[in-house]
Amino acid sequence: MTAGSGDVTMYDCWLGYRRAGPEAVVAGSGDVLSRVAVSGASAVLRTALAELVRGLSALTGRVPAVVPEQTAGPLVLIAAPRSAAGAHALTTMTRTRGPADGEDEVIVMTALARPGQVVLTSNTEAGCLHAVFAFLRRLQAGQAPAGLHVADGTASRLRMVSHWDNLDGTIERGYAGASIFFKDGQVTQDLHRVRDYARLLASVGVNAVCVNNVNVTAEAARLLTAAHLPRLARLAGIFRDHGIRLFLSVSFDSPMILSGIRAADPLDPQVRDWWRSQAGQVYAHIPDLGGFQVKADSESRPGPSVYGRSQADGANVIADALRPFGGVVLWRAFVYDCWQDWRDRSTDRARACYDTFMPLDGAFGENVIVQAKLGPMDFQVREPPSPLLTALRLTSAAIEVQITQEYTGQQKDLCFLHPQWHEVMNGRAVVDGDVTTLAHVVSGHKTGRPNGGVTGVVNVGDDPSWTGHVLAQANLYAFGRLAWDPGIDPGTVAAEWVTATFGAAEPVASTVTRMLLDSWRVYESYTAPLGVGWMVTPGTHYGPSVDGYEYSRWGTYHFADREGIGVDRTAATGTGFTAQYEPGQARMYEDIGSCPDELLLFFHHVPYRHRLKSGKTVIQHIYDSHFDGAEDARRMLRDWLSLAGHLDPVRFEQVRSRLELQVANAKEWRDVVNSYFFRKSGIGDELGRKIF
Ligand code: GCW
Repeated sequence: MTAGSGDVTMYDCWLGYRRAGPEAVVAGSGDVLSRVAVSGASAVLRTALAELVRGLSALTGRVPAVVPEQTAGPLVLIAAPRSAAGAHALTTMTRTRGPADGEDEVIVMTALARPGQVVLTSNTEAGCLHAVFAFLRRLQAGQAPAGLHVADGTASRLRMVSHWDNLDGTIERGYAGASIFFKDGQVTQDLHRVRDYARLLASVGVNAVCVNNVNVTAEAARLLTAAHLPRLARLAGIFRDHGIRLFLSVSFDSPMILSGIRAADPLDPQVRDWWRSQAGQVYAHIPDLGGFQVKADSESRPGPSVYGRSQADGANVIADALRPFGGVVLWRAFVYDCWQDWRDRSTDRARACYDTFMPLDGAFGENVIVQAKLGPMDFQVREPPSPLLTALRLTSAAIEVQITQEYTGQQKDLCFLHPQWHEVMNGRAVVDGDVTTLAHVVSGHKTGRPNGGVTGVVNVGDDPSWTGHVLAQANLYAFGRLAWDPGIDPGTVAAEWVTATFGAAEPVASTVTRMLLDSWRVYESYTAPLGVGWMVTPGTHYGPSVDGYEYSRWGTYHFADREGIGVDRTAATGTGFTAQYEPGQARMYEDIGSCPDELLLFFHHVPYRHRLKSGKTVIQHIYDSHFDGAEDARRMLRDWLSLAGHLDPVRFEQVRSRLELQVANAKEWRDVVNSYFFRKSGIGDELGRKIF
């Protein structure tokens, strides 16, 4: 990168390989880190070897020698999946830890299979690269290579980041500069940056990337044609070298946009033939394309409903075209009426996804993955889990999270999202009477449809720090770690990221880790209260506007009046949304006594004096959380300022200026929300603080 060492530091993210662990570990590791070898010759293995050399050189201060794989004596060996050493290490590992249940990729790091040597291997080639990154991560955290004996598997077959990048270089809901893929209507030629990005993604196990916006313009529909395919193929090649498959977003109207066909009816043979032949052209350029992502019948995008066809009809015509090439269709379940009349209290946007898709369970082709957002509404700071994700049995599913902080502070405010994702993914699900987690159901291994996984709308642009806010890099890191292992603890991940990014030295390590782990709760506390969501400025979605969406067509209401606030989604008296959950969860949300405080206003309309489980009234909670949140934002800024002199100036300054924006934003939210509810309810603050 350009201009000064600070920019390099921002640009490197968590892969700067600054020495962090006790030097003694690396120094005491004998010669094992001074020689490396690889068995196997593919491009991904070459990437793995290059990374190993790069990482060891930086961490030990010595460039390791690359030696032939049969060399006796200490060395680190990357062993291809079917090589003798790889197979031996995998079997040894399976013997000690037992057969892995429902794992798609297993990485193995062991010093036991070949005494004196470390073997890094996997059941897949990409896994060998992932094993190298995992090994370097452990070294950096201070773990000694001798005695290393780790097998780590993932059940998520798909671990994808999605870009909402447009061909003109803008990014929908992007807060970190322009697209790294597109400029002036063309696919970029700056492959250097793409290569560095592929490396970042591979380092956390991401294995798929969709490069263009799901809102596909007529211009972007042309990505499927020879006008763009040769350049897209070059991007695909770079990602391929890093074990990552390229995906494209396509318009449901593509047959109309790109040919003379007058309608895109999925049951029309002409349309079916068009998709087949177009898929053939695409795969001629990119033989391992992952497939297509489709946003149809959603927010005015074209879709099968225009022709009276179902979502399954729409998905299947495209899936059929991709099947011969091994491609999949990611069919987004974000289908709802965005032209609602706010006067209509009977329609509930939260119901739409389940109501549309659940009756079609079993109707989707094998290579369709129904992709539903984490919550039933739209990436709010707090939502209950999407009931569709735990209910589908005969359909592969993916859970979609938003890494880009559209509703969570737009990379101006700090909001580390892993705790939110973790909570939802580890939420309760029941399959055939067995209690399990949402993540396990989504992986499909419980239901025999193991095509699914985790996708995230990514937060990256061409900003020198990639994410606009250095600490927002942690969200990209955490996304990869969580997609690999939905159970991994956010505290572990935050500490890993901080160590890799800033080093393990105090006071930086514990201060930054704490800031990350507090930040979601803090952001929630000064924005919309108790799960009600949405009180954001219309359009931009940054900053407060309590009634901004209240009298609009988007189905996003809080129903505050002088008596109370919240949306009655109960089966007894409300919209019936609670009944979409399995009985245990349905009862919990339905009963005001057991509904968790933080989701109370999502499920219930209550008087302002309703007492929460915390003992506070709703109105007092609103006041307290907003005063506390604004104060917590100031405290985070003070904590950061206390690190002056312990950090490089470029990163220090960038985060400082962002935290100052956050302090101002939190204050604005506090005063707007508190004043609104004071004026609505006429109830004063018990502590008599200043409300306007
Ligand atoms: O939250 C909304 C965003 C839109 C986005 C949409 C979606 C790509 O405001 O910008 O469109 O979600 O997920 O399709």
